This record gives sequence, structure tokens and C-alpha cells, in this order.
Amino acid sequence: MNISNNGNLKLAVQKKGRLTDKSIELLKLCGIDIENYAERLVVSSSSFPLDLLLLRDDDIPEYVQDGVADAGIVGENVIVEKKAKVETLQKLGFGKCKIMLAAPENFRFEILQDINNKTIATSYPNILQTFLDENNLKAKTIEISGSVEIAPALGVADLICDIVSTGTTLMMNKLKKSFTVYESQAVLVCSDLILKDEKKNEILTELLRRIRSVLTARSSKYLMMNVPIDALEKIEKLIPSIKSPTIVPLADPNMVAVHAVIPSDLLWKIVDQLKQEGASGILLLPIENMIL
Ligand code: PRT
Ligand code: ZN
Repeated sequence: MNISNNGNLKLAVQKKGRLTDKSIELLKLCGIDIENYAERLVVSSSSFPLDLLLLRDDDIPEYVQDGVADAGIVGENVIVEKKAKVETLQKLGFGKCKIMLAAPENFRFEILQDINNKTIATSYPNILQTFLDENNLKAKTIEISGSVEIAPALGVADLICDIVSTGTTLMMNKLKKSFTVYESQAVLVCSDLILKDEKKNEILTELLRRIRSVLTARSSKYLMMNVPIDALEKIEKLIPSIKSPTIVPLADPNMVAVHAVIPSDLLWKIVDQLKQEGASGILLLPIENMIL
């Protein structure tokens, strides 16, 4: 069957790069198996009506905008830079990075206005220009497609505006980061054209439902602990769980087991108070999925 009209949802993901493994892993957690994708441009899932299009990330916004792909997973930075007319459905919580201004150590950079009349090298001229306009700044921008961080050392630019994640690249090039121009993460986007196709819309809605379930599960943990019955009321107040906690009787009539779904970072904030109230045997377990 011709892949272009087999009725499957066409989802574009990055072929080989920082977003590839996390995109495939997310789909897997959604029950969408993709096999042998490394050497292929198009792969169909064996467990969901979806064809994966493996593309360079820079091409994804346009492919989705034009409806060649129905949806895509790509960095927000690329969508905004390409000014793509697509709909953002969901932030995905990976591929997080900042586009920042950074300057050589001897550049006096205290206030934003210090960049007025300076030259800035960047791979993101549109995002930078929007930032300059919004802040009433005037600087010259030079577009460079790779290794932006060496531009100041080459004398091509006074400073740079580039993606920063850990900051190691800047440090190695003796650049100091200063202002954040844009914050990005991977997002699921879709084409406006998909609205006309009822069947594909249904598949996309199901994909989005599964993705949201996985993301909710990721940000939650399953807490189990034993607590004295007398302390139950106080302990329940400490746990604003999604549903009221499950209380299970124990052999000791003065104790109960409490099970609750809690936000991942909550336990560390309340653990001392829980212990003070007599909680013991505290276990925190990962949740693989939460059906919404
Ligand atoms: O081949 P293709 O065109 O598909 O890939 P690519 O090389 O253009 O993109 P890739 O795989 O590098 O990045 C894909 C997306 O990941 C980006 O569009 C961002 O949304 C996101 N992302 C997250 C990053 C980073 N973190 C990141 N650190 N993209 C790039 N970097 C680079 C940055 O350009 C700089 O050179 O890493 C360096 C800085 O990293 P640190 O950790 O040293 O600060
Ligand atoms: Zn790219």
C-alpha cells in the first residue's frame, strides 16, 4: 500500500539527534512500538495506526505545516525560528534548553543595553530579532549555522546568541552566559490540515491522550507507608494527593498502611514531618502509566 494514503497518522520525528531516543521512548511508553528505525526514513508501527517519518529537525516544521506529516515532535525553538504555522498540542518535558546571549569574559555585560550597536552571531536570527525588538535594542545579527561559539574568537562577532544546556560549550570557549532570550523544550505539534480528516483526528486524539497519561505518570510517584491511626488526620493533610489516600488495616490495630499518588518532588518536602508523626516503612515507587 502507498504509505501516503494508507490512513495512518504520519508523525515526524528527528532522525538522528538529541530528540530521537526520547521521542521513540515516549511513543513506546504510549504502547506504540517502532522497530528498526535507525536506517529508515519511514517506519510503520506494528501496534498503532502510525507511520513515523524520520527527518532532520529543521525540516519538521515545514513538513507539518504543509501537511506532508500530520504531526511532529520537535524543539519549540525550531518551530518559532521557522515561523511555522502549526498548532502546538503538548509540551513534552524533554529537550529542555535555553537560547542565551553569551559574551567573551572581557566584554562588559551588565545591562541588556550593553549589546546596543554590537554584532551578535546566532543560528536563531528570528528569535533574536524578536527579543531585540521587544526590548527596544539595536544590534547587528550575523547568521551562522553551526559552531556559533567560536565567532567571537574569530573576530566575526562581539557576542553570541545560542542554545545552552549544561553551559560546558560556553565554558570551553571562554564565554559567559548572560541573558535568556528564549526557553525551549520538545513539543508535539500538528498540522491545521488534519482537522479535515476525521479518521486521522481520532488517531491524533488517542495519541495525545496516551502522551498526557505518560507525562502525568512521570510527574507522580506512588507512596506507601505505615502510620499510627492517631496520626492519620495530620498525615492526610500533608498529602494533597490526586485522590483520597487508600487506607489499609495492618496486623497491629494501632497502625494502618497509607497508599497515595503524590507529585514526584513532594516526599522530600514532607518526609521529616511524616517521620515526626510516626510514619515508618516509607516506600516511593515509580508509576509507569496513569490512564486519564
Ligand atoms: O541533524 P539535525 O538537524 O536533525 O539535528 P541538529 O544538530 O540541528 O539538532 P540537535 O540534535 O543538536 O538538537 C535538537 C534539539 O534539541 C534542538 O533544536 C533543541 O530544541 C534541543 N536541545 C537541547 C539542544 C541542546 N539541548 C543543546 N545543548 N540543541 C542543541 N544543543 C547544542 C548547542 O547548540 C550547543 O552547541 O549543544 C551545545 C551546548 O550544550 P552545553 O550542554 O554544552 O551547554
Ligand atoms: Zn537541525
